[in-house]
Amino acid sequence: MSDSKGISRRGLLGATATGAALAGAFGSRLALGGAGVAALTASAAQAEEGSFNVAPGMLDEYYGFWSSGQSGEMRILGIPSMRELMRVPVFNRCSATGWGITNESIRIHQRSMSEGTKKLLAANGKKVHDNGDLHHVHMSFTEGKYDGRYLYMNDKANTRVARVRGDVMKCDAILEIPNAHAIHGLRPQKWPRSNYVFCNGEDESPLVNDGKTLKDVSTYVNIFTAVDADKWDVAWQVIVSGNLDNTDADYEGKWAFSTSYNSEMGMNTAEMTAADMDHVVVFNIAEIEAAIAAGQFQELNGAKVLDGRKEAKSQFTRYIPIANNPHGCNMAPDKVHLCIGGKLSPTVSVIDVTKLDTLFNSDADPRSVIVAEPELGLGPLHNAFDGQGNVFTSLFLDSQVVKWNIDLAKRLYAGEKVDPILDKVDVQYQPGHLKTSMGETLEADGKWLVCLCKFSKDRFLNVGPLKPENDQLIDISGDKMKVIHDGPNFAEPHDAIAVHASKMGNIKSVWDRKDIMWAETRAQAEADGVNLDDWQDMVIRDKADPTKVRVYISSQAPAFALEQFDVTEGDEVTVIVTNLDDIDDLTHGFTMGGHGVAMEIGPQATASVTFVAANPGVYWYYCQWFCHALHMEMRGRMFVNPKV
Ligand code: CUK
Ligand code: CUA
Ligand code: CA
Repeated sequence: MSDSKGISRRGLLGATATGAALAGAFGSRLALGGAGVAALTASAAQAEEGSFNVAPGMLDEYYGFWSSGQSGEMRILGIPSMRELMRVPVFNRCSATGWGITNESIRIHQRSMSEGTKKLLAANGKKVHDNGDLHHVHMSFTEGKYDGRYLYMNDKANTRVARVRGDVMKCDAILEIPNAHAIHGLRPQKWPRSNYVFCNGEDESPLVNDGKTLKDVSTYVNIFTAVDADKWDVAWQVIVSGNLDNTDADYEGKWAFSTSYNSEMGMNTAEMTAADMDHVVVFNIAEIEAAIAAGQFQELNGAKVLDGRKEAKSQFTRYIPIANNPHGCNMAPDKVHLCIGGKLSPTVSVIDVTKLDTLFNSDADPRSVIVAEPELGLGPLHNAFDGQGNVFTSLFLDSQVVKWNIDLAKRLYAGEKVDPILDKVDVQYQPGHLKTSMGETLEADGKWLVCLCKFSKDRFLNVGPLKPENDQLIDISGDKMKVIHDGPNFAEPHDAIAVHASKMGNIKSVWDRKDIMWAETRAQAEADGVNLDDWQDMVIRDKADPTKVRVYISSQAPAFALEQFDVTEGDEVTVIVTNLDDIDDLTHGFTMGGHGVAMEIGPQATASVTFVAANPGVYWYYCQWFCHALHMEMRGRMFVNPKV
């Protein structure tokens, strides 16, 4: 790549924080010749190069936000380079950042839990779970477009949902959802904004799961939950017939939809696949909100619950029969067509959401809203869109992606002799989700498709019996799809979204000293007479409980304000570190040797960690985040004096 192209790309992205940062690093080269080529965009440069290759120092055009399945974290990749940029711990523990170890993260877990959940957790004798199974990451919307505020995600393993702040890329709220079991599908409302995050309970369980009915399956239900996206608490829940798999919402704010593969309420594979037809549940948001406002709910574990089961004959839900065990649920950016992956059926069912009112206002056949059902190949799972009327569907069993056209599929369904399939391409191997650039928004741009394959088999060097997954990048800008990159990835990227970098202009590089993340630490510091914003080196013994010691330490490269402090054997020690460096990418760390604790302290951040100084002796603490030529010297001693 020539210098001039590179400079122009940086110029385009210069509006974003990362772009500005990079422009700074290459400032002298920019100054040498930036002006004349400013009109060439990153994507134009990309097309000229004809590849995914993003040269050293160049920035990607899209942020990819990835789930990580049983790893429990969110990941950020660049698209099209597929370079991994960051890992954001959410439901997992992180040795590097201290996530799950520091006071800040644990307080966040507790603060965001509903009352009912707190009691539930106390009853289990547990504060937080140590694992998570994060399948779906989605961004907050304003009027059908990404707004960069938040990312929302699920934990199937422990029935939780979490939120990551778009400005600092840290989790700020986790909610354990009561009554439901195994939150799987998750999607934010698209219109008028993401007031709700819709969450599917996948596992059938007794409505009140208190051990009174264990094997009486007739007491089992599944629950659909709307989480209030601002308060991060349950807004309402609806009991449904059958279980719930994937979900999506429309572009008018009227509906939410969920697939169900177990309408049979079976307890094993044979029973779950027994019926020819399962269904999609349609939730009528206005009817549900009206009933909640009118107080027509029962309260269970602190949540407002409505009955939307078939036999309740409510106006909350309708059930549209779909062939055997459907899976993916994807709303097209044309605002009209909802695409349902058939999984065991080789078809995708297309529902016209403008016809849904008739299902609530009349006795119309629920299947009358289906306007196409093309046969596409074996194992259709998920659908993605290019914004030009075409759909890309993953075929799990065929190990292919199929590109097809909605209009042609509708004409075929109406009896015309046309073939809706435009192209098929082999992927390696067994694709699950697939995502187009901006494809789940009104700004779908049809440039890139990322296909998240479940197996890589022989595509990479053998690393033992456990192999990476393979995320493949496909160029969809032309008529024919082109697989152009293999991206190995650790367990297990279920889902991803591709967000244009221009949507992420509010990502910070340095923390705000007043950030709410450490508001409680700040209040404690004030009570202790410590100014967290100043250079501080204070050791304070709690007046009420003298076995508690708080150690306030400022840090500025390459030194901690305190190079030593004394505690007594058995003390509960809380170390509060404030990073007073105000410089891009100048992160410090704090690791206390021999005590199992470490944490990240970003520029201008405060973080704290609590541990028991159980054994007398000298313990060195050190900065574990490389920060300076004298980073190794950034350390000090804790003296644990024997108890007398
Ligand atoms: S599910 Cu993973 S391939 Cu959890 Cu989104 Cu379909
Ligand atoms: Cu501070 Cu390394
Ligand atoms: Ca079934």
